[in-house]
Amino acid sequence: MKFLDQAKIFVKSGDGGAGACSFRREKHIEFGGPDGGDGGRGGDLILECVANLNTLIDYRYQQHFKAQKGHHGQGSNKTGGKGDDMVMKVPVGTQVLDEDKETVLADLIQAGQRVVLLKGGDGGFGNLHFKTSTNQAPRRFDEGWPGEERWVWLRLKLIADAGLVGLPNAGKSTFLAAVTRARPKIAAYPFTTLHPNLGVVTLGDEEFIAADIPGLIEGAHEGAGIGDRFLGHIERCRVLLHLIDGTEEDVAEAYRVVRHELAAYGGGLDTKPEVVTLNKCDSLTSDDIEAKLAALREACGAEVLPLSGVSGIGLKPVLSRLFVHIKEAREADPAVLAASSAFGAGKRSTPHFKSSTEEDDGDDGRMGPNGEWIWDEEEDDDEE
Ligand SMILES: Nc1nc2c(ncn2[C@@H]2O[C@H](COP(=O)(O)OP(=O)(O)OP(=O)(O)O)[C@@H](O)[C@H]2O)c(=O)[nH]1
Ligand SMILES: [Mg+2]
Repeated sequence: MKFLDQAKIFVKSGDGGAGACSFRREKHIEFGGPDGGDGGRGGDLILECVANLNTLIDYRYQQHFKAQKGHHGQGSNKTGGKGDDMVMKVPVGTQVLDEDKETVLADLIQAGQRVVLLKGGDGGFGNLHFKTSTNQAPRRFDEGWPGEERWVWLRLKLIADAGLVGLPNAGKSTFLAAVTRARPKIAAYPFTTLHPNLGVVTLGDEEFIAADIPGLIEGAHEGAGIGDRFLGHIERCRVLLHLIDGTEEDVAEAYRVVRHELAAYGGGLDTKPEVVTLNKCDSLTSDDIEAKLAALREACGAEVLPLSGVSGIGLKPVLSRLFVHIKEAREADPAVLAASSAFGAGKRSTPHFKSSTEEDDGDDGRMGPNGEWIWDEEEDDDEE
């Protein structure tokens, strides 16, 4: 499915139906009087949030959406039927913006949520309505009221709990593929990922959603690379996972570049809780790992976790760390949407932890490809 996160569309609710002008005519009944019914209401234009979509691509091919007109009134005092509503299905996280692209008209964040964007016009009165003691045979009838119409922007801001950030090639997509059933494209060149990918991480009984976005480079906020256009998709995340390619010469600089872009984007991204990891530890020697972890620790002022998306080292500690922040945020503000419930059951599945020769069995990783140290904690009693 192609990914599209914004679309400009024309929406219109249905016009009301016209009232009727009619007189009762029956054998032996003279002066039967007016009996024109009212027109029906036009259909509403409704947006409905559904769980199993994550793109606005449908709105690329069709851009005009109109609800049906109300039916006209008829003789014998028959009121016209209501026009059919137009129901537009949009993914969770869709915002409706005015033509200026700033005013938010509606924000759909929960599956099943429905918003009446435009109301249908009322039907006009039939001539029966205008009958009075002094005007027993009115010929007046009203046209229906017109529906509303406007151009609006639909903008999708995906809803995820954890957002993956890093330079291109840092291994973000590899990580997503390792901890979820998502299958993003992975390759050894920058900008492999051109649009965000979501996956559901299952951790015991709990689950959360992770979002992988295209890599950031220096100057992204000015449009360099793919730019910061996709950062909007992690605006609603509760925690960011910052992956740093351990094979880079200067890991601290890599960290700073991405932080700078997050700050330049704004939207509160630089104040979100962050988990910093040194990725690709499988291709580093233990001395390298030590040195680079230390350099990163100094740059970010917090603990840095070693990780390898390819061999599965350190996945669980990282996930647990992410989940601590997610849980905290959920508890601190229960009104904040639980993203996984918003996402629905669409992509729910069992997790899939890759591991290399030895099992990274839940506690803390231990080995490297050549048997060197990676991640050891107190209760390591059987190896080395
Ligand atoms: N050795 C090693 N290589 C890795 C690891 N994770 C990713 N790679 C490799 O790094 C390259 C880039 O990986 P991706 O997952 O596509 O990186 P990305 O961050 O998603 O890159 P963009 O989408 O371009 O921003 C691929 O060749 C991966 O095989 C790892 O843990 N260890
Ligand atoms: Mg990628």
